[in-house]
This record gives sequence, C-alpha cells and structure tokens, in this order.
Amino acid sequence: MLETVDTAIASEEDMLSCDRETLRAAIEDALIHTIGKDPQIATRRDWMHAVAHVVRARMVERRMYTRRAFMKKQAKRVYYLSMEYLIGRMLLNSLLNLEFYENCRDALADLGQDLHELIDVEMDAALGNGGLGRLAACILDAMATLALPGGGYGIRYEFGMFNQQIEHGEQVEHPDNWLRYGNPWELPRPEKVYMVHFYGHVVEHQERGQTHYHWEDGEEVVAMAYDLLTPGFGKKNVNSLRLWAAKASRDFNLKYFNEGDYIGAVQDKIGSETISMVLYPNDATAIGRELRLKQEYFFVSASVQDIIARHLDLGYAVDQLGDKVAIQLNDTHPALTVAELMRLLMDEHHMDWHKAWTITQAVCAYTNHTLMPEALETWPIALMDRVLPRHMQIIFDINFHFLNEVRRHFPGDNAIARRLSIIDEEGERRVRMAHLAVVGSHRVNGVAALHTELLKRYLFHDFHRLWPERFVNITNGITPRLWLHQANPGLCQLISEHCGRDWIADLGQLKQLEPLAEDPAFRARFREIKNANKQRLAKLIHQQLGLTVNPEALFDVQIKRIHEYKRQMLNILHIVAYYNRIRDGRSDEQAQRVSIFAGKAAPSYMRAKQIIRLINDVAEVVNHDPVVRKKQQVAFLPNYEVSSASVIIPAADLSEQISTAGTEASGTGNMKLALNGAMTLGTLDGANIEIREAVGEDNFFIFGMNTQEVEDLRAKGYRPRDFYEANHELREALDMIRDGFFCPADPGRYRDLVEDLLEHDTFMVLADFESYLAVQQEVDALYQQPEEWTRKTLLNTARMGYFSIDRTVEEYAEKVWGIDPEDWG
Ligand code: 26V
Repeated sequence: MLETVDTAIASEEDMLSCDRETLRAAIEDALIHTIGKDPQIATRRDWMHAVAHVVRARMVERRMYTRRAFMKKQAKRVYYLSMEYLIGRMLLNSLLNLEFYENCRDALADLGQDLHELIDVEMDAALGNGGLGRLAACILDAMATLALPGGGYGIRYEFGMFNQQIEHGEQVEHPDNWLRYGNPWELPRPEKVYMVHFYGHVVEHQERGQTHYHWEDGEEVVAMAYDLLTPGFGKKNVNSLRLWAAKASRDFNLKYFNEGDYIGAVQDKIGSETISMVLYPNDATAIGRELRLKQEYFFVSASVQDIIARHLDLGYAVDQLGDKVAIQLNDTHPALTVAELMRLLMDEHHMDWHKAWTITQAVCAYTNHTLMPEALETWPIALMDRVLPRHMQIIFDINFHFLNEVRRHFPGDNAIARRLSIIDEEGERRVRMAHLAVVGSHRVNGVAALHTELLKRYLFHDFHRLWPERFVNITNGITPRLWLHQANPGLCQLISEHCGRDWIADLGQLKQLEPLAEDPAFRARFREIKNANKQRLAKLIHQQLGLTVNPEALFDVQIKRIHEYKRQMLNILHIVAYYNRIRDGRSDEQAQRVSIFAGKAAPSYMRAKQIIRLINDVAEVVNHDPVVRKKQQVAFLPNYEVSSASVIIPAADLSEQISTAGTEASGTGNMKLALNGAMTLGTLDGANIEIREAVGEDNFFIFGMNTQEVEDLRAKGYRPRDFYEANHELREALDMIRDGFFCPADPGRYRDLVEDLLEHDTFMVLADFESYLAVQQEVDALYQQPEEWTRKTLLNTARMGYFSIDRTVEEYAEKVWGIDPEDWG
C-alpha cells in the first residue's frame, strides 16, 4: 500500500519545481483551471488564490515527506491544543519559509502582477484574541522549523476576531467574515469526521462483574477536519494545524425528515453548526455561556478522538499512549481533555481507572497565561452535569482520588483540601478548570520567570506545596520568521550582510551585531532603515486617519488589547501633562513625539471602550491645536491585527510596556518591538524583567513600583487621592479629563472614569504617574542624541536572540514533552 503511494508522489529531488518559469506556468494554469478565471478579467484576489493553490500544492508534497519521516522514526508526537490561533496572512509566510519568494515574485512580474499587491488582498486569519492566540501560532511555526513531530488542533471559526471601526471616536464591532471568498489554504477532510456528544444521561450496567457506563440519548454533532499546512523555515518540513468545523449529524436530521418536519431538520442543522460559528472576543473575563462550554468540549473531543485514532493507525496499542503522545493545553480552555481522555480510555477502550489515570497524567501538560482572577474559568456543576453528564461523574471521581492524596499529604488539614478541591463548594458549586488542568498534568508552566514565581506563590501555592516538581517556567518567545524576516526586510538585509542568514532559524546569531553598535557607519544604516519603516507607517497613518505625521518625530507605540491592567490610561495622562507643558511654554527639553495606539476592547468591556474613546478625544484636541501639534500628535490606528502589527512594529522607537507590576503574565509584543530596534519603557513586569537583563540595564527605560512595592502599598491601604493631591501635573490632567476639556459637547463623559481612578484605581495608575513622567523625560533627552539612541536600540536588536520561540519550544520539548532529540531536527 505504502509503495503505491510512494510512486504516486514524486521523489524528493523532483518534487514540483519552484523555478520562475514553472511557477509562471503553474500560476496561470491554476488561475484558469482551478479558479476558473480568464487572465484578462481576473481580479487581484483571483491571482492571489491562484498563487495560493500553487504554493499549497508544493506544501502538500513536503507534508507527505514529513509525515513519512516521522512514521519511520516512530517518533513521539506532540499535539498543541488551543482554542485560538492568531495566524494572520499566509502567502508571504509560506513563500519566505519555503524559500521561493523571489521566484514567485519574478513569475508574477512575468504575468504582469505585483506580488505585494496580491499579498495585501489576503484577509488575516484572526482566530484568536491576542497574546495567547499569537503565541500558539508562533509555537506552530517553531515546531515546523525545528521539525518536531506533531501539530496543532483548534476550531475553524466561521467568524474570527471582530473588525474594529472607530466611529466618532468610539469602537464599533463588525463581523469578520473571513471565509467569504473561500480559503485557498485549507484542505477540507470530509472523511475525517468524529461524533461529539452533548446532553443525555449516563446508564450504569454490570458486565462480567464490572461496572460499565453508557452515555445515552442527547445530541450528536459532527466535527469535520480542515487542515492548514504550516511550513517550517528552510527545511523541507511541513506540519499541520487541524481545525474542526461543526456539521449537523446526518442521523439526527433523518429522524425529523422521517417525521416530515423538513424545516425542523434544517433548523436543527443550523443549531448544531453554531458551535464553531464565532470566536468569543473576550480575553480577560471568563464567559459563563453554555455555547462556550460546548465549543470547548467540541474541540477537545474531536481532537482527542483523532489523536487516539492516529496513534492506533500507526500500529501502537492504547497502553503506549503515554510514551508516544504529548498534549499541551494552551490555558484551561482545553482542560476538558483530562476528563475526555479518561472517558475514552475507560468507556471505549475498557481500561481500568488507575491505568487510564497514569496515561492521562503522562500525556497532558498545562500552560497558564494569566493571573487575573476574573479570567479563571469555572463552570457551574449544574451546567456541566446537563451538557456533559459523563464528564461530570469522571471529574467527581478524579477529585475523590485527588483529595485522598491531599489528605494523606496534609492529614487533618481540611482547609487545604477545600482550597485545592477541583470543586469550589462556596455558593453555587463550580468546577475549577485550572485545578482540573493541574491535577491531570505532569507539568504546569508559567510563561515568564516572574509569572511562574507568582503562580507558585499565589494562584497555585497549595499545589506547589503538594507537587513542587510539577511547576516549571518556560519564558515565551516570538518567531523571527514573521517578526523580523517578513515584517522588516530592510533590517534583515542589513543583518544578513553582516551575520549571514543563519539567524532566521538561530536568532542567537544576532549577537554578532554587538560590536557594530560602535561603528558610526553601521549605525547610520540602522537608522536609515528605521526611518524608512517610519515613513511606511506614516503613510498608513495618513491613509487611515488623514493625519500627517513627521517621520523624524519619536514614534511612541502602545499596541495591545485595551485593558485597565495594561494601563493605556497612564500613557494618556502623560500625553495630557505634556500637552499642558507645551501650551505653557515649558517644553524646550521635549522631543517631537507621535503617540501611536492600537488595540481592541472586548465588546462588553465598557471601561476599555471608554478608554478608546478618551484616546480619540485627546487626539482630536491635540492634533488640531496649531501650537501643540508641532510637538506632539496622537494616532489611534483602528483594527489592530497581525498584518497591521507587521507595519507598526518595525517603525517604533519606543515600546510602551507599562502594566502594573505583577499583572502581565509575560507579554510578547514587548519582544517584537525590542527585536526590531525599539527602546522599551517598561515596568518590572512579565518578560520585561528578562528583556532588561538580556539587553542591559543601560538600554532599557524602567520606572514604577515593583511587584513587592505594589503588594506593600495595597496591604497598607492605597489612597489614590493622596497622589492626586500631591502632584500638580497629575491633578491638572485628571481635572481636565473629568471636567470635559476633551469633550466639551458632552462634558460629563469621563466623570465616572476619573472618579473611579480617584476612589479605587485598581491598577495604581496614579501611584506610578510621577515615576513614569520622569522616565519619559529621560526618553526625550536620549532621543535628541541620535547616535546614542541608535547605539542602544541596535544593542536591543543584537541581544534579543534568547526570545526566539525556537528556544521556547526546545524548552518544552525537553522539560515537558520528553521528546528524544534524535526524533527531531
Ligand atoms: C482568556 C479568556 C478567559 C475565558 C474566556 C475566553 C478567554 C479567551 C482568552 C483568554 C486569554 C487571556 C490570557 C492571555 O491572552 N494571556 C496572555 O498570554 C500571552 C502569551 O502567554 C502573554 O504574553 C500575556 O502576558 C498574557 O496576557
């Protein structure tokens, strides 16, 4: 059988060719015969789809080789389970990773097409909210580049992250119908389908002296696979990301049809298919909706069934699962994996509890991405019992065994048992998903050194006492393929001239740039590249906002989801204070500055939406003041997404990473900006701490309280009003915002916002204001010494190698997945 397949695809040497002439012919052929368009009337999108088909065909071949190679090695597989993947556009990524960008560009030129115009018509695949989803996409890129056996699982949302428009200064959400014109990258697999069961009840029966459980009645939804190929850089390796779409089950509809209820059947079909319809746009508060729980289980069940089926297809026994499979849970969203794997092993594969539990723990590992209590997922037992009755039983059983262990470990300590329990017994009883994930995993990791320490000290304190060896840190990283190679071609060219091209898959090579920081000629080139990138961004700002900005000005960038803990408010207060200095003629020391913001607010997060409006109101006043605008401008770029990030990041001078110490798990935007030669202005939070260590204290602007100081101030009783009273500039800025200076037609607009800051200020914006303003002055001073500024930003680029996602994934392979280095690379 294998032989037949072997001869059906070309040998490695004569895989589909990627030379200019062959590509030209293939693209034209795809346009006519696959897309079905006459070249004379084809649109840019038609051409883009034709190119995508040609590229995909070449990836498919490489995918087959990859699969066979892993099969031969009998390698252990790693599966990354994530509800979110923030992928962005795929064309440029594929061309560069497969290394036929130039040939494709030239082939298209022969056809009268401009590759970059085609690249720009592709919609972003925005199947994620922010940091967590983008990390998942970076991890897949590294797994493919490192040739790690395995891939990703997720959901094929019909609608991804909403599109943000700004109307009269306010965020308005529009649906992201990204599949409207079809997705040329995906491979539908109508034969890869699994049944996913909801509702119903459990029936217990005895068979040969043993108790068996049957989950009966309820509803079944079909999960159908769509594969996206993820090409590794350079090597021939291509992995896959399998996304599940919900389809109505045929059997279920038949019942209605037989009863003559045609409309009922169709309605039911729609009901089932809503499961994969839309990505929830919240990233900081848990959602208690039944549909969300169904999404989580839908994706977990299909993925785990598929993982077991692949394992058995390879000829292994179920018992070998623990040796041959690793599953990484991206936050608690896929935590039901623990219960689903137990269910399948026991109910379908007739394994006893202890064996099933040993395998489950050996397979699963869990990554935590947030300390924010409101983001921690819990599900009411009543809801879980109704939707997933068998899982509810299994979770109770897991908890029973677990609490026995706790009692053995801490005899007589009932309080600790209550705190550790998977079931929260206070008020409405709930399942704590983080506890389920910790109990069911052999490793739990935080995503930056400080974050992991805080997890051990607070959120998982008792778990850490029980199982200290289970907790490890794995600091996040970013893929240099997207965030440097694709986003910053000018800088790549310069780097490659001096360091060769190995840095693309070995970012530590950037260290070679260090001595060049002392070379004025090299600095000049580095600065020219930054300036060119700033001109590109200035053009985008002009297109989007009609605002003309001076590319010579300091580009001060804060781009991330809008959240109180990230403190966009602190940035605004500084802008208002500077506005006042300029108007009062106290701005001689200031550099000309453009403050650039971008980011989405969760649609139900009113305070975050108000902050967006405030930024736009302040921008309106500042940008129209004939005196002030010469010194200071403010731009809020709408609809922040991967593709706009790739334009903003290479153009940034200053990277604002100003969260309250102890709140940002890691941050990854901080890494992207520093790598592209921005100075960081940051608190001692998340990965900022490690970035500062890596680039050197002299090359990083630090301010504000550290985690301990935040804690102490909170313990002592924080009184934000004292800070307001004590600082004249802070008082003036807050008064202006409160009294409607930036919204004269509706002067009460920000009264509650300012009152809340004066009364509560949960994230201690006021306490850090003075220190923030002081460090901003240092920024101004340094920016006015271009040689020094360039030297320091260059050292940032040179020393960011550690933050490559390849290093992160290597750490997972070693500390968590137990992959034999022989089995990859
Ligand atoms: C949380 C929730 C809460 C339940 C409802 C749906 C939902 C969807 C997404 C999230 C994710 C919040 C966690 C998150 O994105 N964390 C970010 O993870 C980054 C990668 O590790 C890290 O760099 C950021 O600091 C962290 O905020």
